[in-house]
Amino acid sequence: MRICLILIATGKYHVFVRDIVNSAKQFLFKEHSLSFHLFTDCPDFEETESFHVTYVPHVPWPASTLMRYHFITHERAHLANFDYLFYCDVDMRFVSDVGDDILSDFVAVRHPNRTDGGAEKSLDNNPNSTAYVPFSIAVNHVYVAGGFVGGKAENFLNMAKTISSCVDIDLRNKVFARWFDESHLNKYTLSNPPTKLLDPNYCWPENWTDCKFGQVKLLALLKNHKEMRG
Ligand code: UD2
Repeated sequence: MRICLILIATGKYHVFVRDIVNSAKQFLFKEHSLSFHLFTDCPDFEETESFHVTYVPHVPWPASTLMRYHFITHERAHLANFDYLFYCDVDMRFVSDVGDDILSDFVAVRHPNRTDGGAEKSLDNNPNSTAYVPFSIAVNHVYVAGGFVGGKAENFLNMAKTISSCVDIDLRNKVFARWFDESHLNKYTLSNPPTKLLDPNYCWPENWTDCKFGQVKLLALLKNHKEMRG
């Protein structure tokens, strides 16, 4: 299989790139051909056959996270050449083997903070946003994390296009969804449920101990949000 891991690192986030790339090379899809596609404003990264770089401007928070599916959609022609696409926050680290068992049409991770319900506290409750989910539906929703998501290339690119269009509508109406891209992703899962729902050990906060969901696969690194977002 040809698989591409998509990363975004603008502004100060370029400091995370080498670590996530090295950890992916060590643990991710060792049986397959793994490539990387980095979106960045930093000139320090050299392109190789398996490491593709697209230069994008750094935009202030929250656009830096919200516009991710626009970046991906722009590179659709290149990304469509892969069998599977995965997006991972750049401030994460693979810590044990991840393989074929997560290859599925549409893959998402249960959010570590929402394993006991309470999705209505995170889903968008603003009817003016395209990410809006009515309370009656929100209470039963399985809330997924924005930080690791993937699937078959065609499905993933369709999702990226749909979410970008929703974000565009919101921006025209001067609305930000509650948790930005993550709210849009969750709204998308209502009509397109993940075919593979991963446990939170695929998005485990670095400073949490005792993961009851099995071996930790992917860590969400601890950082000073305010300082990093500049
Ligand atoms: C959570 C999600 C994230 C996104 C966000 C929306 C996890 C682990 N993370 O992360 O995916 O849904 O909530 O609120 O579930 N970035 C830059 N430059 C910047 C700022 C952000 O490149 O100046 C990129 C970078 O790839 C980063 C990602 O955007 O990893 C998300 O930003 P964050 O990590 O600061 O957001 P966080 O921790 O709230």
